[in-house]
Formats: sequence, structure tokens, C-alpha cells
Amino acid sequence: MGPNYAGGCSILDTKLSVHPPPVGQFAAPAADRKSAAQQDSCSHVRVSHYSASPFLLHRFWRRRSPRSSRPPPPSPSSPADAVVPGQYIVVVRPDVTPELVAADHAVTRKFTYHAVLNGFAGVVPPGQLAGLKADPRVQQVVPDHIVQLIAPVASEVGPTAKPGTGGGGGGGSGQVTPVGIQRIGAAPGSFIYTGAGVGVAIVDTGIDLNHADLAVQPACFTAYSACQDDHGHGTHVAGTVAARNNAIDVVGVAPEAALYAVKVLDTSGSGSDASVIAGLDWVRTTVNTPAIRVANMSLGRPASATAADDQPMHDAIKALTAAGVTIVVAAGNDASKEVQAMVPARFPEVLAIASTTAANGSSGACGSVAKDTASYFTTDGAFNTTTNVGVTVSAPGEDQENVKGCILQSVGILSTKLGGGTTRMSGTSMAAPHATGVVALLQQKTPGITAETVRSQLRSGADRVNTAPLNSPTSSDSFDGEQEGVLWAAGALNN
Ligand SMILES: [Ca+2]
Ligand SMILES: [Ca+2]
Repeated sequence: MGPNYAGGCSILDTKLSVHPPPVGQFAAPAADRKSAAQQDSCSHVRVSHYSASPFLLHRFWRRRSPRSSRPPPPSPSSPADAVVPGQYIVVVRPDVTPELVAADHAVTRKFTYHAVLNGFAGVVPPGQLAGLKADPRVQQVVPDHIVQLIAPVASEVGPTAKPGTGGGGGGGSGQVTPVGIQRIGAAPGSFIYTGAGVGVAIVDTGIDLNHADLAVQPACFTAYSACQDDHGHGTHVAGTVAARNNAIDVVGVAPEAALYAVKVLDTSGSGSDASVIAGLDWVRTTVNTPAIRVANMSLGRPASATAADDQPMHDAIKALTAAGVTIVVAAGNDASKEVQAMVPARFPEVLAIASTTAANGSSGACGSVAKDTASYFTTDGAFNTTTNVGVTVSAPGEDQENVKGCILQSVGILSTKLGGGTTRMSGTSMAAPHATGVVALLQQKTPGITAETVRSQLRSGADRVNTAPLNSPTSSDSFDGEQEGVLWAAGALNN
């Protein structure tokens, strides 16, 4: 049998997480709580988001302190090495049929991999584990680690978020070009590229298939029962990449790119290595028109204490990259960490994107936060040209940070909302899709461009290299010794 692309409750136990945004946005965290409390019959796993409490504000420190003395980050990370109980990812030899191995050890497969890996995932009966590991056809057996969306940080609701579907909103003003799109120089008409003919996989909670400002391809993958977004995170990410250039809502970086929904996270924003690898396997296997050339992964988890446990995910990433798909990953929303501590952001094949502010924020008693400042929540990490690990470039993950008294409030990125209209979210989850959109433009200009060439062009074409990101004034500032600049679409395209 082929991979389980759309069958019912196939993924029961995996948790992936999306990188959440910072303080201020009320809708998303409320939805998170709702979904956590209403887990469907298919989801037996605990939910652990990176998101901050919606009403938790971030204190504003005047002095930067060394990373080692920083206070804990504003939002809790999922516990290290959280796994789906009893579930394993099994990699078998290339010449072996994974279905036969699973049957021989009484494993009910939740996913079967034929493209990015040869293997399967499922619950291994307790008495079978030793025999499975000893089977000469088996190369690797690892626990299935929980993955989550990089949860959005709560963000202040700005004046242009619109509750309805389409239409003018705010006095019939029509389509809004979000501040982040403007900041990277990708407003409509800035260049001849639109992403036309380029497929983009949104590896996330799904996409709202009925949103009037999103044109989603009919082909899709789900690890659950449907490709339709039931959380909101994936819909927001999709809009930043490719909301249509029309008279309603917002416009994305690459408004004519083809969006593919790859739903690997459940209604609570959680999945696991097994579900994520299944989504990547679908991207690699399925022949789509237009072909998928870039994948956005605004999700992750801490690197495992056992390095071998991260190998199947890494192998899947390597295989998909080698097949010509550039993979863009949110760095994470934990300023106490660097990307080398995160999976999949730590893998050298991916483009890890950190978050900056797109505009100047308002001033309070403790000062103000200028545009192009490292977001107070962003995970960072200087790019190491030897290991190829680190942040490729920063991009807007929030409109701005306002200071009220000595409290920071994040005003989120405006993008498409599950159910129609627009909403705001903040986080590296919102920064990554700005870069994904630019990759779609590059793929249109130079079909087949490799991930490493893309990385090189994003870095050399960035704006304010050696100046931005500016240091955050908070104690959790993310200065990592490299100011790699802010994503700049025209710079990347003109290299
Ligand atoms: Ca639009
Ligand atoms: Ca940096």
C-alpha cells in the first residue's frame, strides 16, 4: 500500500509544533486552548505549544545581558525528547518492502514511506521491539518525537484586521499590502515575477480551502481526516506567501504561486516526526502541476538528546532538498536558544529564518523599538559557513513592537484568517513565509535553482547587512554576533 495520504485517524501520536508569535494577539491563543480542550478522537497526544499566554506581556529591559544570564524565555518550549508513547519510526534497507517488515512484527502502520525514506511508522507492540531492532532488514528504529507549530506569539490587534470575508473592510479600502511585504520590497508591481508556475507546499495545520483570497491546489496531503485547516496557523502562513493580488484582504509575496496544503499538524498545532516525514514523502512522491519547488515549515521541536533520533527527519529533509525542493524553516520563538538546538532548523540543508520588526514601534516610558530590530522572541544563531548551520536571513515576523510604559507589545503580521478575512499573528512562523515567497519568485526566474544558490542569493541580496537585525532592548535580545540583514526581494532577484 502507498503512504496514507488521506485516511482517517492515521497519525494518532505524533506532535509537531508551530512556532508561535509573541504577545498581543488574542484570537490565536484562544483557538489553541479550544483545540487543546477539544481533541478529536484521532488525537491522543498531549499538546504543548510554544505560544505565550495571550495576556502575558513582555517586560522591557534597557540593558542587554549575556545569553547565559538571560531570564527564561516568554513562552515555554515543548519538553525535550517528548515522544508519542509506544510509537516508532522504522527505517528499513532500500531493497526491503516496509509493509512486510511491519507485518512480521505486528506493527499497524500509521504511515509508510517510500520516497524520502524507506520505512514506516506505527505503534510497536511491547513484546516486538527487541525483535524489530534485531531484524537484519531494519536499519534504524527511533522513538517518534512530538513536533509543534512554532506557535504564534500573541500580538496586538491592529486597525486593519478584518473579521469578514473579502471586501473592503475599514471603509471599503480594499486590498491591503501588509507592512512586512512592503518592508522586503515585494509590494505588487515591484518586479515582473509573481511566483506563477511555482508550487509551494505549506507544511503546517492545513490551509483554509475556501478562503476568498487564497487559491489552493486541489491536490493535498493530510495526516488526519482532511486537508482543510482546523487551527488557523497554516492559513495565515499561506497568505503571506501567496494571498492573491486582487481587491480584497491582503497580498502575498508571490501572489500567483500555487499553494499546496500539506497538513501534518492537528487542530491543536501538534504532530510528530512521523506525520511530518509523511508530508515530506508526499511532496517528494506526488507528481503535481505545477511542481512543488519550495516548502515552508513553520514548525519544529528541540533537538533530541539522542542524536540518532533526529536522523530519519534529517534524512527526509536531505532527500527532498536533493530532489530540488528548497525548504524554509522558522528559527523558533525562544530567544534563549539558537537554531542549532532546534529540529529541523538545525539541519544544514534548510534555510532557517529569524524574525525582525518591519516598522518603528510607538514609544513608552522605557523607550522604543525601531524597525529591523530582532524580535524579542526570536531564536537566532550566526550562520556557520563550515557547518552550514545557522540563520540564513531575518525577515519580518511582526509589524512592530510598541512600548507601553515598560511593556512590549507585538503588533502581528496581517494575513489571511481561517474562516475568511484577515488577522494578525507574530512569530518566526510569520517570518519564514516571507522568505518562502521570495524563493518562489527565484524559482520562477531561474527554474531548478538549488537551495544553496537560493541561500547565497538571499544572503548577498539582504538589506542592511552588518547593520540589522538591530539588537533588541530586552534582556532576551537575540544578538548572536552576526547581523545578517533583512530579506530583500529585489536584492535576491538581481544577484
Ligand atoms: Ca488579495
Ligand atoms: Ca544574527
